[in-house]
Amino acid sequence: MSFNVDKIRADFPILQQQVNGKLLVYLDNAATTQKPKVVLDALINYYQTTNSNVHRGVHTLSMQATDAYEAARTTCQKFINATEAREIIFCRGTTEAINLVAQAYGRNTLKTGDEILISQLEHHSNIVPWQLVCEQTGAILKVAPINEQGEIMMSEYQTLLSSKTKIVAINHVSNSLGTINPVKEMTMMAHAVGAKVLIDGAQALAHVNVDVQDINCDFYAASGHKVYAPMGIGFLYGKAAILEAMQPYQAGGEMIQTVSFLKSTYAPIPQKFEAGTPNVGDAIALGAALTYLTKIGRENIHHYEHELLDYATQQADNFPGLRIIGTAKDKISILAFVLDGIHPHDVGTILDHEGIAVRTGHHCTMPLMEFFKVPATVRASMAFYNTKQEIDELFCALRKVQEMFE
Ligand code: C6P
Repeated sequence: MSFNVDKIRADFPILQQQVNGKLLVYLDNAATTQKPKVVLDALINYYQTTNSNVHRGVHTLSMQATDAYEAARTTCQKFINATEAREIIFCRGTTEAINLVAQAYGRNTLKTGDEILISQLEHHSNIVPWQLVCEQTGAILKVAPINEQGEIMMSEYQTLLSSKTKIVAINHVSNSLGTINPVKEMTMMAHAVGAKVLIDGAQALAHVNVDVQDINCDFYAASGHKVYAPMGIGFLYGKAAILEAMQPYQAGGEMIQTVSFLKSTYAPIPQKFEAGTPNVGDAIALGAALTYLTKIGRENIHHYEHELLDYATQQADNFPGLRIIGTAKDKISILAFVLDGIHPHDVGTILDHEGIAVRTGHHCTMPLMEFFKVPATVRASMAFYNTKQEIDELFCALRKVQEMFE
């Protein structure tokens, strides 16, 4: 299928609206993506025709809801090429998925002096859960450094790996810079010292091909709202044997096999990790979003987004007073930058008056901002519904910002 951006834009009702009197230019896709009509329809259709609790009733709606929920799990499995659907645990998103692994795996296996290795690129969601588990177990947090381009220094990473390293937790793609990390190679290196590997895939799933069997990671965390699905749904992938050996994360209904006051036993995976009534409607909508992406063609999306990134980077390179933050060789369509003498929040506010939505701030990566010695950046994060014309509008508005501060 050839790529027709006008046709794609028509799938996203929110993009047709004006903001501050201008047609919306939405360049905050790393924070959350907009939702195509097929996803909104899947959600409405679920609540209009199927809504019911799952895995419980023998009545028709309950069985239909269960089938649709489990079909969504299979769609997620196929999208990341997991071996089995039971390796997909539905949860609220990346943050919850990482906390699940930190507590249900880390807390139960780590001992004093064991090491957890992360990188300087990590989002707070892939830092703080590990700090918490270090406090609980006496494990030590180590951090792999990055270079000025915003790439993990592989020789330093190798040096930090040792028999003490029990968990490596790295993002697939940096949310603040767009850097794509060599997660397959990093996983192989971590496995060579016997560590388990968690990949934070929050920013990757929408932009790069994810094949968990090829990466060979032990866990992979993702958020639905970053792949054109609703907020409040995401998943943790885990290798079946590891998930089976893990203690539950939360306890309650759905995750048990038998309950008595003396002792309860747990359901098999994935239910063991899905205590309580799950977010059925949003899981089904996530399935619809991934099916939509597959139909458009992930290669088409990647190719087009790369064109947008190259186009934006070229303009940024020629823009006086602009410094790009994050110039890795391998990047997704994120352009983060600072303008000389103008605070990113002022830039963001003025862009908003022009109908342009970008994110400004530390992007939940304070240690990374410290590395680049900036308090904040402006981040334009592009999706496959953005256009070169919108990028022109961004740079035109940035010129206006500079004029206002002259
Ligand atoms: N980053 C951003 O604007 P949740 O909030 O659970 O869906 O995802 C957390 C998360 C974890 N890892 C990475 C690499 C992320 O980018 C995010 C979310 C958003 O960059 C909101 S801070």
